[in-house]
Order: sequence, then C-alpha cells, then structure tokens
Amino acid sequence: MCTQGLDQPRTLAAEDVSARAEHFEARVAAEDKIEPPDWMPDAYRALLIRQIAQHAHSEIVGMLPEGNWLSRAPSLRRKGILLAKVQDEAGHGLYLYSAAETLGVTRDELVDQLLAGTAKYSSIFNYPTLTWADVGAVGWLVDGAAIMNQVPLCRCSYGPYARAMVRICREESFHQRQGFELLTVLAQGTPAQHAMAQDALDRWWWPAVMMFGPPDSESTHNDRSLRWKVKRFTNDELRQKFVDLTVPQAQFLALTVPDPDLAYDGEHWRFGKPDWSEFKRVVKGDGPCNRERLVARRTAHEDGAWVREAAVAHAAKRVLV
Ligand code: FAQ
Repeated sequence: MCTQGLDQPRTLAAEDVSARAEHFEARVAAEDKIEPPDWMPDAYRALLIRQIAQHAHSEIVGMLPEGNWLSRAPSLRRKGILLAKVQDEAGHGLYLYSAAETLGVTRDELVDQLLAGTAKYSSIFNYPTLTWADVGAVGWLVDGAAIMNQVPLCRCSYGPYARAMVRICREESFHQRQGFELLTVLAQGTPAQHAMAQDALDRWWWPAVMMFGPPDSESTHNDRSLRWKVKRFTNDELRQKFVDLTVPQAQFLALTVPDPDLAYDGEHWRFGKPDWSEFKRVVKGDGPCNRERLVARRTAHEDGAWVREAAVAHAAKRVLV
C-alpha cells in the first residue's frame, strides 16, 4: 500500500518534517480541512486509508444482507425502496474508495485486500437476514447506528472524506426512515407480524450496539483519531447516544429491547454489557456469515471482470481516436 504523500519526498530533512508537522497540527486544531496535496504525517495518512477503506468495504459487503431480500420483497413498492437503498450503498462504497484514492492507494489494491480476506469491514454484515422484518431492522438499527457514527465524520479533518460523508449521511437518513416505517407496519400488524418484528429486534440489537467498535478501554485508534479530528466522539460516547435515541423508538413500536439491564437514570438509558467475545470472533472472521460474504464478493468480482475489461478497452479506444 502506498502511504507516501504526493508532495512528500522521503528525504525531507528532520527539521523540515518537524516544522511541517507543527503546521499540520495547528491547521487541524484550527478546524482547517486537510486536502490531498497538503503535507500530512504518514501516520495520519495511514489512519485515514485504514478507516476509509474499512468503511468502503462495509458499504459494499453491506449490500449483501438486504440484497438477499430483493427478489422476495412483499410488494412492488417495497421492492423499489429496497432496490434504491441497496444501490445507494454501492454508491457510498464508490465515493469512499475514491476518497481513499486521494491518499495514494488504488481502489484495485483495496478491493484485492477485501477479496483476499485481509481487510476488515463492519462486523454487523456477518449476520444473516432471516425474515422480511430483518430488512426493517437493518434500516432502523444498522443505518441508525451508521448515521450516529457518520454525521460527526462530516466534520472530519480530511476534506475528501468529510465531503463524501455529507451526501452519504443524507442517503442513510432515508434508509433509516424506510426501515423504521417498515417495522412500524409489522409491529402494528397482526400478532404474527408483531412477533416477527420482535424477533428481528432480538437478533439485531446487540450486533448493532457492537457496531460502534470495542469499548474505549480497548480501542487502539481512539486517542490519535480524536486528536487529529477524524473521529469526533469515542466509540462508547456514540454507543450511548445510539441507545438513548433508539430505546424510545422501540417503545413507540411496542417492542422490547432484549437487555434486562436497560434502565433510565433520568439522563441516559443505561445498558448491559455486550458480548465482546462474540464481537472479537466475528471481526476475526468467525461470524455466522463471514465466509458466505467473501464468497459472494469474490463471485461478483469474477462475474464483473468482463465489465472492467470492456471499460478499459473503451477508455483506450477513446485515447486513440
Ligand atoms: N467491525 O480502535 P478502534 C454502514 C476494528 S457502514 C469490524 O475503535 P477505529 C452503512 C477497527 O477497525 C458501517 N471491525 O478503531 C450501511 C480496529 O481494527 P484495525 C461501517 C471493527 O477505526 C448500512 C480495531 O477494531 N461504518 O453501516 C469494528 O478508531 C446498512 C480497534 O477499533 C464505518 O466504517 C466493527 N464494528 O473505530 C451499509 C464508519 N469496530 O483497523 C449497508 C467509519 C472496530 O486496527 C447497509 N469507521 N473495529 O485492524 C469508524 O468510524 C471507525 O472505524 C469505527 C472503529 C468506529 C468503526
């Protein structure tokens, strides 16, 4: 992976690096946006490539659980909404790969890492969508958690990532609403439909709570990321905000959050401890659908080879003309 700046020769004298680093830190502290041609520390560049790439992969792999229901949506209206949502996620992946490319890594390199199984993507997408209610739960909870995490990223110190996030967040907001509306219909429907909605909440609640990453005490990147204003809140802060916002929504749906320790303390909804051993297993590749997800991505990549070849041939022809 190329982590060298475009204007960042390896041979900079130590005093130059220290002056540039000082200037960089001052700009970040002043809420200036860092742009691709600007000098930046190698560690900042590496941190951004890591996070943006993981984010891009998550959007792409994240198409699979809901894509599973495209051919079985219960009405044309529901199918149209779901199609639009899944296509939006593909677009998000593309904006994010483009944002990562401004840091000197190629999309091909990143995709190769995903297909080789060496790249991370969000743990949440390794859980199966077993019923139609899961489509609602993914929109409500997973997109809801994504918005909580991603709205602050619109203020990220790196310009291309921050700008990509503005559009992504607008679309995620539609995704969250369609999921909540879908679940509202089920939760207010027949007893069987209500039970289906409850079952979806039972299975998606804890994985959604864990999406925000390990507890702050175990986060490896919190400190540096906060200092460089990539992240604006810690994992635990965002997790608490998500729980505070989502519990009243579950109450509105007359659904029960599957956490016996959930209690309101007058300011926040205090919640139980997620099963962090499950989180670690899923992140390491041993979740319910990790293998299936990678097989699906590899197959899609192989099936799409002719499109890439045709696009390259077309571009070459245009250069010759
Ligand atoms: N899954 O020190 P931290 C979406 C890793 S998009 C897997 O806390 P950081 C839209 C982390 O990478 C969802 N791995 O790390 C949608 C690191 O490993 P590394 C994705 C995780 O980066 C909806 C290690 O643990 N959103 O949902 C997870 O400061 C519906 C230590 O962690 C984003 O990616 C996890 N959940 O904070 C699409 C948002 N959490 O790299 C389709 C951008 C942590 O050292 C359908 N990303 N790890 O090997 C972020 O905000 C951050 O990267 C965090 C993690 C908050 C995810």
